[in-house]
Amino acid sequence: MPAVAERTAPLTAAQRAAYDRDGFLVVRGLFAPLEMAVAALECERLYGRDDLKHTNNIRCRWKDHAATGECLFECFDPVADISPVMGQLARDPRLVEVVSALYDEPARLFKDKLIFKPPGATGYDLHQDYIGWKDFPKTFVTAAVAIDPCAKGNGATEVFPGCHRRGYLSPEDGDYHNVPAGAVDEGTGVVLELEPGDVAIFGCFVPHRSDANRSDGWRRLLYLSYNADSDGGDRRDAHYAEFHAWLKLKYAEYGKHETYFR
Ligand SMILES: O=C(O)CCC(=O)C(=O)O
Repeated sequence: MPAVAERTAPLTAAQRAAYDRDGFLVVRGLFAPLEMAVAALECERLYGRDDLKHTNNIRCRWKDHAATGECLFECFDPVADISPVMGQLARDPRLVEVVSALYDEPARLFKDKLIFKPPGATGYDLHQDYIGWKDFPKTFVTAAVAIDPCAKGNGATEVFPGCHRRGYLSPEDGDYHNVPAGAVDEGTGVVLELEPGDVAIFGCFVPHRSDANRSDGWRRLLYLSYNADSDGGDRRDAHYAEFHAWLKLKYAEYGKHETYFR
């Protein structure tokens, strides 16, 4: 017996091969149930931040209720700066080592958002996370940490295996685009069914979407995104500066000029 336990690799060769082939990977039980119970309590605290929840605050995202059309608060983006609990999860060595193993080099936190997806909230159309901004990192990878169970009925994320190899499917014009109709065989989607503490990881060229939350409970996912160190180093602050400027412009185009970030 060795005197010192050997450190195990964060991923097996089979997991890495599956990620390269499919463009996504689910790591089961990366976080313990108790850690996710603490995260769930933190979500409740954050959901009560009525001082931040305002339609002019570009930290907040909103979705319609699928049946009534009511406007529902859906997401804080970013969240790590207002929540030490979420900030710690975003920089947790267990998670960062897994993403670094996929890169074969250190991963740097790029973006962090907490999607609450309350009961009734509509989902997301089919899209890729890559956006044609100058220098947007092609190594952008998202690790979605399940705080609640995620299944078809509550609007789990659905990914399309293998399509990442085709790169970006929309014009690289700096605008957000849904994946063009017919570009992906919509029968091949895999719904990411997750238990609290599971983490789904997928790259920015993976087409994905989600349905409405048709359950009576929240579907909370901490969406953490990283870039490889060699792809620009630590870019989180620069990303949010660029993202906020872009969001303000987009809102202004729709006649909304009173936006702020808080
Ligand atoms: O949480 C979801 O339902 C999907 C979120 C998503 O696709 C995204 O934020 O890019």
